[in-house]
Amino acid sequence: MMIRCLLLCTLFAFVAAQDGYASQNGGTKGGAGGTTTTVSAAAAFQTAVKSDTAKVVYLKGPISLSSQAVVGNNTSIIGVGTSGVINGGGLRVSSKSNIIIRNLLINKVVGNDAITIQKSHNIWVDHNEFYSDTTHGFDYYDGQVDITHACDFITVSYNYFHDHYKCSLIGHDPSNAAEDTGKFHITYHHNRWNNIHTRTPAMRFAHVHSYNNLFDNIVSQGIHSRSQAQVLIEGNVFSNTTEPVSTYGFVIPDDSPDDPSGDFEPNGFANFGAANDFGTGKNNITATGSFTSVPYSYTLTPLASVRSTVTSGAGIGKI
Ligand SMILES: *[C@@H]1O[C@H](CO)[C@@H](O)[C@H](O)[C@H]1NC(C)=O
Ligand SMILES: *[C@@H]1O[C@H](CO)[C@@H](O)[C@H](O)[C@H]1NC(C)=O
Ligand SMILES: *[C@@H]1O[C@H](CO)[C@@H](O)[C@H](O)[C@H]1NC(C)=O
Ligand SMILES: CC(=O)N[C@H]1CO[C@H](CO)[C@@H](O)[C@@H]1O
Repeated sequence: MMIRCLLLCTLFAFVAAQDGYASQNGGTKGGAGGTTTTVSAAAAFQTAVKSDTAKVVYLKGPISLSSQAVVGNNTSIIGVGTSGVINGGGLRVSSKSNIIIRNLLINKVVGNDAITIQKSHNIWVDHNEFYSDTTHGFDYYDGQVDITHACDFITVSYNYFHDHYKCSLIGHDPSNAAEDTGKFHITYHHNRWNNIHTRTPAMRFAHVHSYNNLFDNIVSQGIHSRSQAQVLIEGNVFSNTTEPVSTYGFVIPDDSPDDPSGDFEPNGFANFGAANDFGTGKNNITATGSFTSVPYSYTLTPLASVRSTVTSGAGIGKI
């Protein structure tokens, strides 16, 4: 029985990758077909995830890291049950491809992102939990999943992001158009956000498809499309969220601008597909864009079921 479940679950872990933008450009198989190891200690984890050869690394933690673990190509990192806990440190994916990160809980990464992804493509970040706290101000921790420098073909699904200031940034700088224009095709679906101040996500130059996500208590600003980014927003539920969507380029003082009173950068664009529930929030849409469809198929959860589906399905210990 155990062995059978293990086989089926392992199979599922590989097969289930094929949705959203991570399913494009050849797909995202992670370490499928490579070696399999289970690690329980920090040093062993850092060594196990590093090489570029195909591998599945199961984390039976908790572990504590003092710096980001560097992840190689063709890698699946999968937490075992609810034990895939990484305290501090986080993960770094730089100039890599074909990576799956599932069922981990990464918390309180001081001075860095929980996951940094740059110059990389075909990445699937699924069923993880991220939290820190909002008692240290907005630059004590950095982002939860930050995606910069011309990344592409990424899906962020069924994650639970909570208790954090600046959740996720796509595109590090408005002056980086030469590298980033036409990149950052990213899908966010069935993620849960709660008690976040900004950036769910904030994006520059991107094409982001955000569907069936649940946003509770987003204090200052939720989805922020700036520097010509395009976002397609559909079937999402927001509650107690001040500004669910903005395309106005102004970087608010609560979002770590260079100037403490805020920075101006070019506006972004937004399109609304299937109906969203914005609750009492007020959007600030300055321009409708041209991003109205995606190249993959997907099934929308009915709006009335989004809260229950996401609450029960997102986060660690659910796969
Ligand atoms: C790892 O993947 C990156 C991005 O696809 C590629 O540029 C690099 O050559 C790969 N490295 C190896 C050793 O295969
Ligand atoms: C709504 O969000 C604010 C923070 O913006 C929080 O202080 C308040 O408790 C929330 N209200 C409810 C009903 O959750
Ligand atoms: C919304 O965007 C406009 C620019 O079109 C700006 O003048 C205004 O201050 C914005 N409102 C808020 C509440 O940020
Ligand atoms: C060593 C190895 O397994 N490399 C593979 C990594 O994944 C890419 C894309 O799927 C393959 O082309 C490589 O052969």
